[in-house]
Amino acid sequence: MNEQNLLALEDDARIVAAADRLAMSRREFLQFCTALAATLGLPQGAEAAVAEAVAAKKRPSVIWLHFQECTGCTESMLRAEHPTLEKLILDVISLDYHETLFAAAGHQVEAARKTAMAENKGQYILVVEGAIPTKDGGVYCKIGGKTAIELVKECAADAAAVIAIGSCASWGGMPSTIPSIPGATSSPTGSSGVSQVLGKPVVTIPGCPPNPYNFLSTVVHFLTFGSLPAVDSQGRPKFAYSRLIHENCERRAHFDAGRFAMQFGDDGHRKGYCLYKLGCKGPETYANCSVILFGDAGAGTWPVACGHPCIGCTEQGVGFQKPIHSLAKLKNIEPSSFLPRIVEEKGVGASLGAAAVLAAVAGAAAGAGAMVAKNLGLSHQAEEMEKAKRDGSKANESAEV
Ligand code: FSX
Ligand code: SF4
Ligand code: F3S
Repeated sequence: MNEQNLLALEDDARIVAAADRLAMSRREFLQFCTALAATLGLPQGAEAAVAEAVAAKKRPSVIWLHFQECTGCTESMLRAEHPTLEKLILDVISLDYHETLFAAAGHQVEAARKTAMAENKGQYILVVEGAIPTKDGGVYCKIGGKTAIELVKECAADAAAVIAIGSCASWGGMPSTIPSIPGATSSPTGSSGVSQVLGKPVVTIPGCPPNPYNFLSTVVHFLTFGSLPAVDSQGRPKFAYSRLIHENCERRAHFDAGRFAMQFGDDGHRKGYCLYKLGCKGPETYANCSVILFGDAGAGTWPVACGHPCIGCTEQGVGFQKPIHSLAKLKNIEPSSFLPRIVEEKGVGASLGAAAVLAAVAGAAAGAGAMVAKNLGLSHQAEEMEKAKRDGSKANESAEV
């Protein structure tokens, strides 16, 4: 936003009222809207429309259902550390039904849901948190005498938009994992995602828990343009889920230089090396955690920055499915152009990551990339075997002594 537009907007009565409401300065409010517009990937100038939409206080009615989950989605939304994020969320939506946050219970809340649905017919946003059990007629989750299947169908019928928040609602998430007991082929309760149950695509904001900023940006898009943002084939907003974590990871330069933590607490781990060999699923997980960070509490606040490999919680088929320590599939080996390079140490030899980069630089296309990915896996196995051999011969040596 240029300075002149900014000054004009700062004097707009609606902006003044919104900033006061949120206990922000007018400049802070506009900066926040500019950041939202940038997150949404909107062209320059769109921040004014975003600011006006947020300030207009249209407040769409939101019916928020809870099924099989841990309530982490709601918790992460309310525990946002940015001084205003949770206030903004609650300011831009009118949360008319939310079991966890309602002080009332029983028939009173059921009545509140029905009233909100009737008064906002065709205009409310339905947010679903948690997976939906589908086995045995859905008897494993009932609220007010209705199964989750009945409730979600009833509430979706007159909704203007349906948002599945969290991985559970997106595709089944954690409750959909298959227990490691002999003969088990599905989750005990048949946990499914919202779109599976409704039989139509819905917007999904996966993550366990998801980033509240992605939810807010999605709602703000709806407020600004009257439509939900563009989504990928799994219903995930493209503004948040079109890049692999690995593409923008702060440890990426270590991957490219072949520097890996091999064990939790080892020298490489303490030095902040890449967590690929500890099972980091960043190379096959699409999400913006590494860019907007997590918990909105400043630097170092997302799993990889904290020293734990990404488990791929936003990615169906990866999070809660693949073993945490198994190696990730490398989908894109192009090095990030945003992050500084780490100068490889001389004499360390051709590292696995460096080999991948060399292949990429040499013009390796998708097919070759897959080969490199395969080779990386093989190299990893070879390295492990070598290590085992070394350890074995050391053990023999000490046995001989
Ligand atoms: Fe929990 Fe939400 Fe995970 Fe699921 O987030 S944080 S189990 S995605 O539905 O409450
Ligand atoms: Fe970051 Fe994980 Fe990729 Fe390493 S493998 S660069 S830790 S995302
Ligand atoms: Fe989940 Fe990985 Fe982000 S575990 S929170 S997708 S870093």
